[in-house]
Amino acid sequence: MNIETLQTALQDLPLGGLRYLEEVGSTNDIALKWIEGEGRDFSLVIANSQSSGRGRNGRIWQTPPDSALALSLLLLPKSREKKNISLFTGLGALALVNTLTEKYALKAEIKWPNDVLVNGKKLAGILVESSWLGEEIQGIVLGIGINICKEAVPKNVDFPATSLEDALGKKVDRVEVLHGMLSKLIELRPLLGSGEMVAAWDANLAFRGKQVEVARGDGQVIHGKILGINPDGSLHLDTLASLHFGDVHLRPMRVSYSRKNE
Ligand code: BT5
Repeated sequence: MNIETLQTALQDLPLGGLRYLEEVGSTNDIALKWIEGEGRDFSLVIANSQSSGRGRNGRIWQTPPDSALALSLLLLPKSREKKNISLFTGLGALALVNTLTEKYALKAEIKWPNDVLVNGKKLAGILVESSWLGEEIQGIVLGIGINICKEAVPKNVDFPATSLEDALGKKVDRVEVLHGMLSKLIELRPLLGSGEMVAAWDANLAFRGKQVEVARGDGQVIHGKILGINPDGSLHLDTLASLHFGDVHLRPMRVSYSRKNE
């Protein structure tokens, strides 16, 4: 992957701009700075490797060289999108799930709120961050990490991980996956916040009907059965609470995972 390959492969897509980095701390940082520097809507930052890729709540996202997709899309929300910012995570996950089904006949599921699972293992993670000027949102960064080759799969993680190569039993071209995913995002973006989008997210939800343990950021643990996704993108459990983005992890009960990064 290099800037020329990317420019050629993505030339049919309406990108606002394109930056490729051989190695970077985090592509989300570059995209957040780009918002301040007046980056245009649907600009893409992509790196061959990240030295300090991040997940939610200070967790680490590993992106070794030559084996994964690490990208951040800069989105300048239109006024109707501003009230649905929290749904961009689901939109990103859905775009990947649809790409995997349509291009690779691969069934994937969304582990609420931000993971894409294949065969019950984590293939990809999404991190949405935003830049504010006072009360006004300036822009959103949709960060997506996808394990393409088996070398991308980390060993010491708190949830089983996989790659597209592992799932398909053959090598896959990173740029082809990228193109599919960006095209899907363009197609799905007008549906942000619609009943159609939430229904599609809901239809691909992992652990539906299962008893789960949700650990909130404040340390409180909630148990409940997953009923689905609410219209605002929060998780509908058969408890009194609905859980909103940002502060929870979700684990099926009666399965123990080590929690190294928590
Ligand atoms: C996420 O966080 O899954 C969001 C990951 C977002 C990564 C993208 S890459 C491009 C952009 N730039 C960035 O700096 N970030 C975004 P979370 O749900 O908190 O999951 C993090 C956990 O996933 C870690 O604690 C590990 O256990 C596990 N993990 C780390 N790297 C992984 C990998 N490559 N594959 C599978 N699991 C991984």
